[in-house]
Amino acid sequence: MKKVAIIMGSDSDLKAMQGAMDALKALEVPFAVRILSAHRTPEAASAFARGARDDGYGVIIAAAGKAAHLAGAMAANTLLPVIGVPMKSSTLDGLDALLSTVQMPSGMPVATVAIDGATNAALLAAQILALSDDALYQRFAAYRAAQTAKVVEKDKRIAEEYSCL
Ligand code: RP5
Repeated sequence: MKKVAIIMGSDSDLKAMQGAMDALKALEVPFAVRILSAHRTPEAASAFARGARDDGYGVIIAAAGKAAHLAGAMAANTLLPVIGVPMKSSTLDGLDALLSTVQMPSGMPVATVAIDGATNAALLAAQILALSDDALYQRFAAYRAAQTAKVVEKDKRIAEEYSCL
């Protein structure tokens, strides 16, 4: 099956991206994790994006903070879908990274999730891959059903514990 690439601008992004790795593991989606920077290692970053499809990737998740150009730089060098994750790594609480990631020019899309939205990035990547993978679609459906069941259970417990009727 196609792999997901999780690219980060720095190892300081690793902790915030743990949720993406956890979600992909839960869904049994293979993934690689790399540190590549649009600014510090621009040639390696663009080479990765150019070769990603031939290397078996189906989606690229790109996480970066501050002047976050990584997702856009990936998108500029591949036809694969790119999901951007703005990192809350600066004194501006990630608003800088959010705007840098989401405000792509027309014709060059990056699907941007919330600041530090690593889990949703992984789920979106899985949904994209599930379009052509029925087994993954079924695993994703089970993941959603389990999530729903957890909320129903919490509702029951909280209603019992806190309601005063
Ligand atoms: C970005 O700058 C990285 O994605 C990271 O979020 C931020 C800070 O990087 P470090 O200075 O911690 O390496 O490029």
